[in-house]
Amino acid sequence: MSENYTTSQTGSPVASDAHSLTTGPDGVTALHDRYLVEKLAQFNRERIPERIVHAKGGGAFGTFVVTGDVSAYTKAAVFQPGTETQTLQRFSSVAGEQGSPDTWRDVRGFSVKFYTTEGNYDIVGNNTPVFFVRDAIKFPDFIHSQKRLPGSGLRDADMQWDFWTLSPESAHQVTYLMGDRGIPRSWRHMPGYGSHTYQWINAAGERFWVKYHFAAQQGYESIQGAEAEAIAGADADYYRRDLYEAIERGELPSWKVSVQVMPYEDAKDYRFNPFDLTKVWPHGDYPLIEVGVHTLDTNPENFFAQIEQAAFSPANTVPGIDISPDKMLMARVFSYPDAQRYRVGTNYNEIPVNAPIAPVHSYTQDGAGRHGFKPATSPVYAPNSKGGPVADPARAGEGSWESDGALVRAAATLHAEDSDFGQAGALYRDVFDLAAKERFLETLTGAIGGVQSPEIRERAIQYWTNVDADLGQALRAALESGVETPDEAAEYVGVTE
Ligand code: HDE
Repeated sequence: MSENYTTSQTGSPVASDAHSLTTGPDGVTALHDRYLVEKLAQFNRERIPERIVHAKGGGAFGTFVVTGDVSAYTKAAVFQPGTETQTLQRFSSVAGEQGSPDTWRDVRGFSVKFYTTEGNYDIVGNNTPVFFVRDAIKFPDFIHSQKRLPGSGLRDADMQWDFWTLSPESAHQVTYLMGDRGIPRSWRHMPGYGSHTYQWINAAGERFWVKYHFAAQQGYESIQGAEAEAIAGADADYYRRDLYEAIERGELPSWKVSVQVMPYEDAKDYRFNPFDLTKVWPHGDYPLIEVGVHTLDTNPENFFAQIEQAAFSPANTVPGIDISPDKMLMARVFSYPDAQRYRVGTNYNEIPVNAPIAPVHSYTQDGAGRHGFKPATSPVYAPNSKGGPVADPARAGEGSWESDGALVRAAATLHAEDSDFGQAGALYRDVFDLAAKERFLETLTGAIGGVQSPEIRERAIQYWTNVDADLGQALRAALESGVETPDEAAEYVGVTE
């Protein structure tokens, strides 16, 4: 028998991939054509729910090599000098759905899974060092405002600016979003950040606060609005294609990985609250320290199995690395595994792309799609007297910090220089050059020009005035002139002469 027969999913050869079983050539279809039924039923189940955010993306496998020496700050095996670790990286846009164009203005996701000898370690960050809100309880509302109106199913500038202007802590991130960072040339030409503050623990048990930085060795490039729109229409998968083709050509993209390290005690009175995700730590305060180089070298063989089913989570930490009292991060530690259980299934960690290379000795069992199991004689509970795995008490003190005690619902403590608009203003004034400032104003004018409500428009002008008074004035003038972009203005030159 040929080994190349089509079979059913239970391995039995089938008669035809072209003709269903019918009562005569022109008759009714028989329900007991079990191959037809299997084929249609399986097809109906090909899609899993798309990610509620970061639905559109792409990725590749890579290698992370430690080139620096940060062993004084962390004992994590993945960051010890000379260590090489296999990785998976996924890039994404935040607000659009699966089929949405890559070049719409948005923040970009930057997720890296390190398959370390001590278990999987995930850094699930963005191409910006800050975020729109600082308390997780606002996140679903924020995302609703950026997605679609319930009635028309359309995206809506009024919702976006209503939320942002009523949430002044968003100003720093919106400055990044409306600037050049909002439309990178490709995923290869953008940086990545862990964004939150994380905790590192060294071999002596000393604790440090760290922030991760991934600097693209390809350099940084962006696309301007009109070109991005043209690309969005012509090739919705522009970034996904660029990454795939670059790797196929052997042009392997890489990122230099560094950390900022803050001594544990500094957190108490640092001039910015170091656990506030809307703030950066100026490099003058905490300089970048080299860790290693991350290179993407291998395309997925199967997009669905390896990228769509990839399950990243800030909860995936390893000895020597933990989280911090950032309210956003603590909630993300719950939210991501919860999302994977719903989206991919209870046993998502057994899927090859998510499975650790480190052995798993867990007392969890069963559940839909369970694949792995232990010998029948293994104990299924702890504690047991049968020689089953035991927890490591040495890890009990790891990932700790002092907390206030009483349960409250309150904003985090402000530090000496904390303000919602201060760092946004510094980014606009000190980092954007003149041309970037002009592009920024043009983008803001276009975006706020789409707001219908005069009240929200006025609030948006005030919001940018708080970031920078001159910017606010220029924005008001641009909006009041009624001309949204220089390009549109050009079309009218000569019309009334
Ligand atoms: Fe996410 N986010 N997020 N996010 N996020 C998801 O996880 C969430 C936040 C980020 O390539 C979801 O598996 C909450 C910050 C990336 O597969 C979901 C909060 C940062 C990705 C989720 C945040 C991110 C996600 C959707 C507020 C950057 C794509 C499905 C506390 C530092 C991961 C899933 C990938 C994905 C929740 C805020 C980055 C729903 C509740 C801050 C790169 O669980």
